[in-house]
Amino acid sequence: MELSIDKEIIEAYGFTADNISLQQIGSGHINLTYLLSSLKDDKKYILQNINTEVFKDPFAIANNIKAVADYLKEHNPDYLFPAPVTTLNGDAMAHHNDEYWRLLPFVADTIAFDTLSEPKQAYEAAKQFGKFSRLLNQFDTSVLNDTIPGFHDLAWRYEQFTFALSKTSASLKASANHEIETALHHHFIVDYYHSYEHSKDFPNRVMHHDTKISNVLLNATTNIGVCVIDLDTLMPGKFISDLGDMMRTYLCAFSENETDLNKIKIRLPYFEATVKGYLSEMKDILTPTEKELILFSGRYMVYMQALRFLTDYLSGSIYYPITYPTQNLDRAKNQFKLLSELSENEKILQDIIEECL
Ligand code: GN1
Ligand code: MG
Repeated sequence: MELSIDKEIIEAYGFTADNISLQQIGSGHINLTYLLSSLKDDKKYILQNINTEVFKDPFAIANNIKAVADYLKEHNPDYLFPAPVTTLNGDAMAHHNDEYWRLLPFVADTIAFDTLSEPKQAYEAAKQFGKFSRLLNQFDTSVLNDTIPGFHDLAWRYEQFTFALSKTSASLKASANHEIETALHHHFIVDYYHSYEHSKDFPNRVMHHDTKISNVLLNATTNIGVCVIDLDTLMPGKFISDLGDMMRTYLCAFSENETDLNKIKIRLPYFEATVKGYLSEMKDILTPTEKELILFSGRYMVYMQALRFLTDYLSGSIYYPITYPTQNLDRAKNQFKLLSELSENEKILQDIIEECL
């Protein structure tokens, strides 16, 4: 077979070009992912290239995953945590020509969806991310590295936005005028977060930080949750990161790439399923302050993603890959529409939360 991967990488894991087949899979923006089928032992694996433009320190990721894997093995040996397979030398990654690759176990009889087609999937996914947080409730987060410094720091994202705004071209600025105004207008979300940030009962937890539906495996037949995957952004954070990103990505039937804003609506049954699934694991663990911030988590994450897309647009689309020039602006518009949907439905959403608590 033709290999687009250096042979040193696959050899590090004891394979050769003749005894494997590779198929590109996955829909993420950041890493390159292959399904590796080994003809040698008839097993399947996931082979993934770490994007070192985004993750400047791949060892930070590997160390975090190892610390969490060791803890889970000790405290919850039956929990399925798909940690990377080590190389023949016992390394967490294969390294060659400035590239870092890792090999992960393929979890049989599971499926990862790119979109949700029933509330049960939201429930099961939210339950899995909630379970992950629950099992790591006592884990000492200070041993973990920030794999991307400031990743979900909204104040920093806002600063990045104002910086991009001050440097951008007049034409990009003019084309995004309305979204820039909307972004500035919502600065109160940053202030609101600040007013809670240092509360004693708003702890740092081990957060997954990328809880979209394609990052959880469900049983292929029953759609019952099996485990969470994609652990690059495993690092300390606030619970709003995980729950908020689920709201951002599960509630609307259309993704952040949808350009028809009339389609950007919140599906109440999916909201209820997400909150119920998450709380089925986290209800007794969340503090009173965290419980107050359940709905805010959605606002926080949707606003942050809108800022990130807008910042990237103003910076010349250097981070999020695009298929047409204004795509990141369209993505920002999409996220601002979702943010306004969250506000418009605030009362009914909060009532649903109260019922679930
Ligand atoms: C990126 O690569 P992917 O799709 O898993 C991004 C997330 C964003 C998401 C938006 C490391 O995730 O934070 O929410 O795009 N990951 C990184 O689609 O920046
Ligand atoms: Mg990811």
